Amino acid sequence: MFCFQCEQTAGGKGCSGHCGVCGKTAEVANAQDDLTKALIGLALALDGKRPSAAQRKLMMEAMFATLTNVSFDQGRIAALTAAAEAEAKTIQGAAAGAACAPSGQPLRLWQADEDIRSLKSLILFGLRGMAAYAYHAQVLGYADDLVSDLFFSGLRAVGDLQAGMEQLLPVIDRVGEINLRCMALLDRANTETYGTPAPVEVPLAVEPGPFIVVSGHDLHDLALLLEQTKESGVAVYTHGEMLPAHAYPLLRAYPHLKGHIGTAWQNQQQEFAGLPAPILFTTNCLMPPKESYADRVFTTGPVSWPGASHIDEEKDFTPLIEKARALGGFTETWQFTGINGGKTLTTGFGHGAILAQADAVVDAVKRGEIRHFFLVAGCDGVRKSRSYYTEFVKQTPPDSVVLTLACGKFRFNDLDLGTVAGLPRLLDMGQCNDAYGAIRVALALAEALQCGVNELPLSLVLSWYEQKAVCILLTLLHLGIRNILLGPTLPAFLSPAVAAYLVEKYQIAPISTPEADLARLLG
Ligand code: SF4
Ligand code: SF3
Repeated sequence: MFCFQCEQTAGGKGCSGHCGVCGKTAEVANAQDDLTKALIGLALALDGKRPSAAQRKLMMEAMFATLTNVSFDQGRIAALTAAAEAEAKTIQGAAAGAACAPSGQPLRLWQADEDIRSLKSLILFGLRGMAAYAYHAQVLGYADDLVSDLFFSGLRAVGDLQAGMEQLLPVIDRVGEINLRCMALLDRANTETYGTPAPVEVPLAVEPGPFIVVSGHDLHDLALLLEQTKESGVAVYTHGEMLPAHAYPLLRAYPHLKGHIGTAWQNQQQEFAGLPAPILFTTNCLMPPKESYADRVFTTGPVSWPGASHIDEEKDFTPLIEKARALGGFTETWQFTGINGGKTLTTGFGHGAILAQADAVVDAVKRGEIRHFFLVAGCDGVRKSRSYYTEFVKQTPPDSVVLTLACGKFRFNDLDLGTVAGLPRLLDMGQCNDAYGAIRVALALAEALQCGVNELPLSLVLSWYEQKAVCILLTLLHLGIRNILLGPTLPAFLSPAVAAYLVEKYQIAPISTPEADLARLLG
């Protein structure tokens, strides 16, 4: 196996041998490479022709299944590979797979020249991230052919053995451009289906009685579960990236959506160990379940773990509800606390809520009451140096606003930072896909203050872990946003030359220390 698609890759270089750091076995990693080869084969076989609706759906689900911490089930991955190969064969027997090594051999991409490999990795991993967002929009009935076309044209570029820097750089920019469109689509899907998010304080206390914990990003799964559990006596609590669900009026309307437990994904093995309730994983990030709770893990959609109960496309959650009843929940109220001891979390400051107060915010900036905005956003992970983000937020000056989104926020979202100009200083904008909302707020601020985005008193301090962060980063670069601070480490798949190119063109810099970075950003 060889895999270097996420931030925790072994030795900062690549996972190889029997197992990746995430728990993905060599068999699963190789099956994912075979799936990627089959998808490239399908894209090449289509040769620019329009894919069918079924081929678009297959492409999106299969790409999603190769994301970090989504599918650990070799059988499910092999079934997707067989489906992609069958599609390719029906289109054009011989050409399918011509540019890819046969099954069982390493993906040729990993053996290419290191700069080409780096550029193609940016395309491939960016597309994998975008597939997750496209999937969440699609289950709500929102699709965009320009988004799904890019999976095919992008994979054709990855499979093109002749492609050089001149061919690949525009594709990378295109992934950023189309991912913006994809995040906008998902934003529309979420808000038109469940209403515009509004600020809400979410309790971290679990009431007595049976309950279910829902993790991941898929609001549609949560809504279906809420519908199936209403008046059942089984309560529902969110976990991880599902926290922002509480801000959507039509989801909040369910009184048995009670609260939230847990922090970011990497703490799940401790957080789930003693929980008297089943857990539903709707997307990443799933870690190998510990024995202490393995029989309580349920997966759905592209997420899978061998042996865990999988809820199929019919979305009949009966087994999960029965499990919750059998476990019975806590007998007394159980108080979960955030990393800094907080007992509630506030979320729901999406672009709708923030832009509703745009005039007041712009006035406060003009009066000098708000000096600076920081977007401290992105994924969490196990690396110790990620404590940088907590320290950074703690040290931001009292006349600044901290916008946040995605799961990295659990390191500081229970801190009370007080208010500035009548606004809370810490504004949780939502899930990682709500990076789209942050972009909208930045563009609106720039317009109101009659300057470019790069001239705004705004700094982006980002953390990455998996491939959704890659597609968001490509979107920010496509928009010409400069001076992004990225941590905790730069991606292993950036070759020195490609990293130097990004630094020179966009002034991306690795995080250093909160003190030094703050001094520089405010200076
Ligand atoms: Fe390693 Fe990350 Fe790949 Fe898992 S997803 S095998 S941890 S690089
Ligand atoms: Fe987190 Fe996986 Fe990336 Fe959606 S849940 S931000 S890491």
